[in-house]
Amino acid sequence: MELLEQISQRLQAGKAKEVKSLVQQAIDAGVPAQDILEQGLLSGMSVIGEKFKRNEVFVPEVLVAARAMNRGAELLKPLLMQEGVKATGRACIGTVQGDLHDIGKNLVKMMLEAKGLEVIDLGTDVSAETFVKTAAEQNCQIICCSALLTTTMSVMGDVVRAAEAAGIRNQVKIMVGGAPVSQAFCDEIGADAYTPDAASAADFAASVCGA
Ligand code: B1M
Repeated sequence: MELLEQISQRLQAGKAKEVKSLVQQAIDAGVPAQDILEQGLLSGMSVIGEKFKRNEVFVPEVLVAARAMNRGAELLKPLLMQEGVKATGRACIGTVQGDLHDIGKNLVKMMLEAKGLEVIDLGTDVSAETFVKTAAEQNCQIICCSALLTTTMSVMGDVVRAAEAAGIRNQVKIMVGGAPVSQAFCDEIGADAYTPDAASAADFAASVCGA
């Protein structure tokens, strides 16, 4: 079986140690880090996501797959960073209040760092006030909000309003993303950018910080 397919399969089985070892084998074989990420790790995670939706797997299986995903992604981080272009700037990132999904947020963080940005990771379940307070106190050029639940994405609108109320809206860009988020939603809440994946999120953040 091809290495990337094996990574995807073992991730679906939640075998973190095997995933880590296969990712290392793929790196040693010269497979580009981006391909290992997309065709191995993310491909496996997307199969798990579909099965979760159909109630074919449940929270424990999803959690072990997520752990395997993180173990593999850790190995890729330095490689993605080597391939990145140096830029200067500071961002804060978090998953919005009420939402504990952090795999996508962690990937976005990794890609931002790969572009040379300093990233303050606020974790999950982050309130609008915390995003804005951090951006103001730490002089962030961009606030990055991730949401995976339709019930939590409205917090992104709260972030925009909190930034306006704090008087920092013209100093900071607000980028939103995550599976239920769209360009239409971004426009509706008055955020600056919607990006569909970690790579385009990093491109946008780097362009803001380089400007
Ligand atoms: Co949950 N969950 N989950 N879950 N989970 C979803 C999101 C769901 C779609 C599954 C389903 O189909 N039913 C569904 C949401 C339905 C909805 O709102 N419409 C769902 C649900 C319902 C729930 C619970 C309510 C389940 C329950 O308890 N009954 C519960 C909620 C807990 C909470 O947050 N309060 C829950 C719990 C969990 C786990 C804890 C088991 C686990 C999270 C583990 C973790 O994150 N540490 C989990 C997982 C893993 C998923 C699925 C299967 C996978 C999500 C994921 O990590 N994908 C997900 C199903 C799915 O998405 N198909 C599902 C891989 C990740 C790389 O993709 O995060 O989309 P994603 O990130 C992408 C892009 O979206 C983008 O970049 C990334 C890739 O390049 N991106 C950004 C993300 N953030 C960005 C920010 C940006 C830009 C781009 O700029 C700032």
